[in-house]
Amino acid sequence: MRDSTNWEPTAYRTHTIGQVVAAGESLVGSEVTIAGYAETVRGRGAICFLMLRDGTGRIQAFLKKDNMDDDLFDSIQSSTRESTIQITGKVAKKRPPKVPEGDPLPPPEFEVNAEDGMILAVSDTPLPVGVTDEVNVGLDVRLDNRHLDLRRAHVNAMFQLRSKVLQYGREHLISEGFQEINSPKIIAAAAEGGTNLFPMKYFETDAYLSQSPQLYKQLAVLGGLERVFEIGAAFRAEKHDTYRHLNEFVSFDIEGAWMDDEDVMGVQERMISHIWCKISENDMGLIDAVNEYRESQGKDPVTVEAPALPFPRIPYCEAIDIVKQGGGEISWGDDIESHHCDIIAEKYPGFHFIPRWPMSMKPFYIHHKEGEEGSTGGQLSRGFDLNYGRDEMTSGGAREHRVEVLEQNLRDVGLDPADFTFYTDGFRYGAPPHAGWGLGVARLLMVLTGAGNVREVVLFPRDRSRVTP
Ligand code: AMO
Repeated sequence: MRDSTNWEPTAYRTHTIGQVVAAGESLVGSEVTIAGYAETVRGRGAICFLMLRDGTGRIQAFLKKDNMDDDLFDSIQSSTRESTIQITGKVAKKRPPKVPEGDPLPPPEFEVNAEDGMILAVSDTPLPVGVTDEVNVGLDVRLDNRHLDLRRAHVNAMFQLRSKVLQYGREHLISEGFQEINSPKIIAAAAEGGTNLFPMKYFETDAYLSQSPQLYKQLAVLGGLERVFEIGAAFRAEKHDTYRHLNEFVSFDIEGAWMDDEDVMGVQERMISHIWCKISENDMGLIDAVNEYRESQGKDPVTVEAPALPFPRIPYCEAIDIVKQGGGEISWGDDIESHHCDIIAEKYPGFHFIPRWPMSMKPFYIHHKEGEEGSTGGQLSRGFDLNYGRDEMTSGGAREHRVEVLEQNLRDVGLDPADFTFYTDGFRYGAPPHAGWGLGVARLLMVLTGAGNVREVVLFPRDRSRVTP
């Protein structure tokens, strides 16, 4: 439930339910107007107990037929669950429950003695997804009915946590001097290689949806903005159908001038540590809501402890050795896939960086790692990943800032520098060395909330088979 201490009254309510509950004794006898979803409606004859819930709390409204208009009483008494109802009445202290002699009295509870009200919208029955009671439906049914799924306490808590992750992440980057930018999402050339772009018609010309803010965040830094970040949508026309890939995802990106790969790994680990510290200081109620549900499903609770800094660094070559020693089949130059990551995670279960990937496996904008070679003589790069367990959270690296090398890198991956002049021109007038990363927000949320699928922590996911709701 959200903290609504500072919320102002609105056209529909004088108080949030959370405010009434928190005010306790001090509002007893005062008239309030509240509004919410009808969680349960009980009682027959001339009395009715209506449990109302809004996004900030729940409270019982007590309705007596002789206290209010007959028709209104009847309509509320026969209203369906999840209908929205407004109630006006005086706050009262509930009669304390009978407790065995010698036991401490529980804290007092409050209710609203209704005098007036209104049904704002009637809910259909039956509900396709249980809100307060657990109905076993699959993820697809839940996503088809996300508007209702979101009313479930633990789902609601996950999205509040998502908002907190973005808030604390922003807050940390701003404290390190990064400023927020917004790059275009309609673009003319691929940032991450040409194969997985969604084409679109842009008036008379062809265009694409942006895969990443990569080239634009670099141009912003080359232009003198020094340290930038962006939280925005990225689109990838990948045919993956996995628990961690979507075709639209939110990428949390930074780029900083006069920085290298090690510098931006530092920014990343400090930001994640800040997020984890803040959540454990302020938001454990949300984690409790998630854990209550996990417990009901027989799953281990999630814990939130600020990870120790620095995160371990396991250079690519060492990671390959760990996988081989652990019995995995892999050779230098191969991608490190999830089943390989499982082996590495046995030794490094938390967040860990994998720096110095082979240059051949990293995009054209990544800087070579001079003076170092892989075991088979292959060029290494200043590109890195951040992993947690079997999942990649982030990729990043130091960028190539010398325009001739950048153009050669483009040619090396079969791209034509002539298609990238909007980007390479940015390097022709003095370019600061720079570095950055892109973090998949939903992947980080999976770690924080224990969700087994990114779709759990994305409001309206877009995957191969889903473009609605
Ligand atoms: P990359 O392509 O590795 O790097 O993406 C960065 C991070 O974004 C997340 N991610 C995804 N999440 C869900 N569904 C997808 N299909 C998906 N693809 C990627 C991952 C990944 O680690 N420009 C670089 C970043 C940089 O160097 O600054 C880039 O986009 O968590």
